[in-house]
Amino acid sequence: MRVVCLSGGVGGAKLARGLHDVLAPGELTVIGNVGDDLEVLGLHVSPDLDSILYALTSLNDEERGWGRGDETWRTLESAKAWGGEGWFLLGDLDLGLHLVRTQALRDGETLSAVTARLTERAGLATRLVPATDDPLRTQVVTPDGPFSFQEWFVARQHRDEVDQVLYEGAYAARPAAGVLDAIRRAELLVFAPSNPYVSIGPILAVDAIRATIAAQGVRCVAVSPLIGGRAVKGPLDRMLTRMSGGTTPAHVADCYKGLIDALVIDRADAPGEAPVPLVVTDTLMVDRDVARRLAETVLEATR
Ligand code: FO1
Repeated sequence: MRVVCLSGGVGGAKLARGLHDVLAPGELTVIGNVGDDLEVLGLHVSPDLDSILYALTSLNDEERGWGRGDETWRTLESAKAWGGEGWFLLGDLDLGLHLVRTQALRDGETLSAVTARLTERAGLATRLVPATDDPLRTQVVTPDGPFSFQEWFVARQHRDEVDQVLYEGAYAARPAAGVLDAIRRAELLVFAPSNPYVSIGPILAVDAIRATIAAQGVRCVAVSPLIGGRAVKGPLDRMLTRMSGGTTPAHVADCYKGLIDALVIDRADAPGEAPVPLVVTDTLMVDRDVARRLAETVLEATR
């Protein structure tokens, strides 16, 4: 079955790996969020694409959820000692990827082209495509003013409440090569258990992507990132409460109004009510087997 999965980092990357494990080689395309991309120490960093790439290649750090396993931090320590910025943690192994990508971008390659090259080099049959090659950056508007995504998320440890999320550049952003084609050819669309505002939202903020999904006749299934109304990690529960009035399955489903046909929720959120049918299962992906089982449930939710 040809599947397209829209994904942010951490939680989304785990489901992407589950789908990659249970589908036949070449059946999965993952469309990754680029709204939280940034430049650190002169290097272009695409945290969500990298979380997905590392998860698919088993190079990821399972505990942290981002970056490489067996990481060391000597280069960053050295940069800091020389007065360089050290607020965004880039490990020695991770830096290798940022160097290669940044050089390619400076040489005029697109983000999607260099991402395709990296996945090919890793021997992956699954395709990983950034939503857009154009600059699209997430901004959060807080009572203390607007912040870029990573300034709020990492530097300020997402302690500020969020009143609004903006997708800077989205109006002019075009889908990266292959994105619309993959959606049109898909037999199932999946929204990974990522933050609807800051992970899936920036992908859907590209007009042509949202319109193509809305017009696509196949099933579209979202997996809720909440368990018992709480975020597994991160600020989503606070964001939903403040911006949408609650953290029930209905509030999650509402983020994807007009797009999804079913919502997969955790047993801790059942029984729930929502404007779309709910599929109840275990959604906390504590290991690769649970991620595989969740992926199978998502695939079965379409039958
Ligand atoms: N998250 C943090 O909380 N602190 C960090 O210093 C940090 C560094 C980092 C470096 C590379 C990378 O790929 C991800 C990194 N993340 C870090 C995670 C990232 O900020 C977020 O998890 C995603 O952007 C949200 O999906």
